[in-house]
Amino acid sequence: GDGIGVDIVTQTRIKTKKPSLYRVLLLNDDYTPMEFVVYILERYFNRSREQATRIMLHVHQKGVGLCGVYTYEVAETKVAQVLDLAKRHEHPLQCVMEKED
Ligand code: NFA
Repeated sequence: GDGIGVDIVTQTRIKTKKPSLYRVLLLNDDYTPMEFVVYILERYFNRSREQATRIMLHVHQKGVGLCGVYTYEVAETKVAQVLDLAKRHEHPLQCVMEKED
């Protein structure tokens, strides 16, 4: 205060808010080579060759599969990177993000 001494400020509650998370999904198609999908999963989703192969086969068999879960901007960047590389290689591979509940 105005006198001599110290001011003590206590913060009893720190506002923290967990960011929303988004699933990044790959969709099956008839044309994209399996090896290209495995490469995508290794390069952009930090998957081992074994994990990447399992996810690729899951997408191939079920139509859709989970690549990873990220905050909004990270998910958005990964989707854009996948779509860009697929387009440059003229593969129809589709990648989407969806909000987790
Ligand atoms: N279905 C594709 C094929 O038979 C492989 C594929 C898997 C494509 C996963 C897209 C996603 N060549």
